[in-house]
Amino acid sequence: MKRLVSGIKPTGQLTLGNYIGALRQFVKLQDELEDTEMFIFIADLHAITTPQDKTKLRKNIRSITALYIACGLDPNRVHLFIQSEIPAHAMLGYVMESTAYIGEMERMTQFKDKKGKQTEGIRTSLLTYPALMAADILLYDADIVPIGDDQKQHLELTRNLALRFNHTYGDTFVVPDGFYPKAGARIKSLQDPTRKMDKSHDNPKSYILLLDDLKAVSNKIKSAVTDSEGKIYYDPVNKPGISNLLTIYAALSDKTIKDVESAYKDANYQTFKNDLSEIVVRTLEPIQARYEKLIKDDLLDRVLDEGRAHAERIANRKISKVYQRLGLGRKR
Ligand code: ATP
Ligand code: LTN
Repeated sequence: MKRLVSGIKPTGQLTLGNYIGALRQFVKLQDELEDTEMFIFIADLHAITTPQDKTKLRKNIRSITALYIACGLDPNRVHLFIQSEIPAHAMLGYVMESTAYIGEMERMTQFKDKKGKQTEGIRTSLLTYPALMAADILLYDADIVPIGDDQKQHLELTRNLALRFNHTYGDTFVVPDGFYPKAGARIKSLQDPTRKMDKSHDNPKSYILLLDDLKAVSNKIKSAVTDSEGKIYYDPVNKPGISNLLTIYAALSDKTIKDVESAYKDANYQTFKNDLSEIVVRTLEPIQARYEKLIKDDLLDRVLDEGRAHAERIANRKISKVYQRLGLGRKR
């Protein structure tokens, strides 16, 4: 049986970018890949690469668990768990740090970006983060890793680390493939469509949160930055705003960008934005309704306990094998 692994950091509330780039893909793959075992986790160890408020972090962990299920993940089909509850992640993370070179880490664009935004107290783990991500994936012999575009470089590194380790110590890890959404692998900010839509942005109008008030959602779409040409077509270089909205429309309605373009070729921006906000609201409404029930339910803890128990068995077997391969401890 094949395996799929992916995770989301609990660094804030989830955005429409996270939904289109990650969550929606997880749900689709759950339904399409019947012969694939799925491991989806909350990457809380990754969250502490930057400072976090501990009360908010706990809240976000629970909130993401509820959102996973509210968005359609079936806990009977998917193993949902929290990364820090399985020590083997950190253990293999260290082994991956001892496989990767500093130069490789320093070349990661996400590291360079995030480092650039901070002036002091840049944590060592911000640099070594991709080694832990490699561990998350390799621990479960994942064949497929659904992620947004921004994680492509980290996945390439994971593949290189797996190959390097296998070459030095003998076949140990499966070399994984990334899986990227056809439309929407990089949803942009509504206010600055040259930048990624990020939950850590300062201007709330630039992102849509899955749990945003639905009126606010409509207003955010209606005030999204566009251009003065007045024509709807896809051109990410000259019309990044409209192109971003076309991408969101296509992703949420399971249409191609071409189809959406031709449906709106004679329409004005206002009509297009009105229709798009209806689609976004229709997507979020049932998710929010399910979320409100789930967040109060102790089902979440049961799901996370089961997920941990299953994932832990696999992870522990793998880390023992890795330690043996490396000659750590005593021979067993
Ligand atoms: P941060 O802003 O704290 O770095 P993030 O949203 O980039 O957070 P995660 O929450 O870990 O990071 O992302 C979870 C998944 O969502 C990843 O697979 C990522 O590629 C995807 N993702 C995040 N933002 C977008 C976006 N704007 N468009 C498409 N996919 C996205
Ligand atoms: N690095 C990812 C989150 C993440 C992840 C993973 C995704 C951590 N471990 C393993 C896929 C597989 C991010 O920042 N979006």
